Amino acid sequence: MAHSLPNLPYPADALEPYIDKTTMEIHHGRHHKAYVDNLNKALESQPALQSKSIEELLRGFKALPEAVQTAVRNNGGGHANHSMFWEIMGPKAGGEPSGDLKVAIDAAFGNFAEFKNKIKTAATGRFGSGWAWLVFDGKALQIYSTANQDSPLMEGHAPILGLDVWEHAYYLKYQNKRPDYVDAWWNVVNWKAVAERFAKVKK
Ligand code: MN3
Repeated sequence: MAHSLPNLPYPADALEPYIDKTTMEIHHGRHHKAYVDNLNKALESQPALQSKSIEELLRGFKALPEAVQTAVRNNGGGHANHSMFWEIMGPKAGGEPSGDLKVAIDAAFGNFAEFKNKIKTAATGRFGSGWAWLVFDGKALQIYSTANQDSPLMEGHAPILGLDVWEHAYYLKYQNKRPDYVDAWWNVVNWKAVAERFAKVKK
C-alpha cells in the first residue's frame, strides 16, 4: 500500500500568528507531499517493503537494501517527521505539559524552563537543516538534534516531540531569525498530543 499525505488536522491558517498560512500550505502541500511521492517512487521496485509502515521502515533502516536506504532515510524520514510535526501542533495550544509527561520532563531536565532551553540549544545549534527532538530511548527522555530528515526511529528511539528547523519551516515569517521562530513555536505545541505520544511508549 502506497504511503499517503495525511491531511492537516486544522486549517492552514490555524497557527497564525506564530506560523503563517503560506508557510503551512507550502510546507505541507509541497514539501511533505514531495517526501511521500519520492518515498513511493523509491519503493516501486521493492515489493517486499511496500506493506511496511513508515515506522517499520525507519526502525529497520540498517537492514534495508542499499538501493533504497538513502530514499528511505531522506524521504521516509521526511514523511514520518512531518506527520508527527502536524500532530503535535494546534490552535489554542501552548502552555505547559502536565501529568506523567511533566514528571518525566522535570526528572530528566530539572524543570520546564530548562527543558525549553535545551530544546532551543539543540534547535539553534543544528548547523543547516534538521530537527530538534525530545525522544524516549527506552529508559529515559533525551534531547538532541538530527541533520536533514534523519529520524530518531533509525536509532531505535521514539520521537515524542520534534521541531523542524529547516528554513522552509520559518523563513517567510522569520527570515534568518531561527531563535525567534523557536520561541514562538512553544505557543502552538499541543501538549495533549505530545503526552499521548509519551504514554504510548513509556515503560
Ligand atoms: Mn519541514
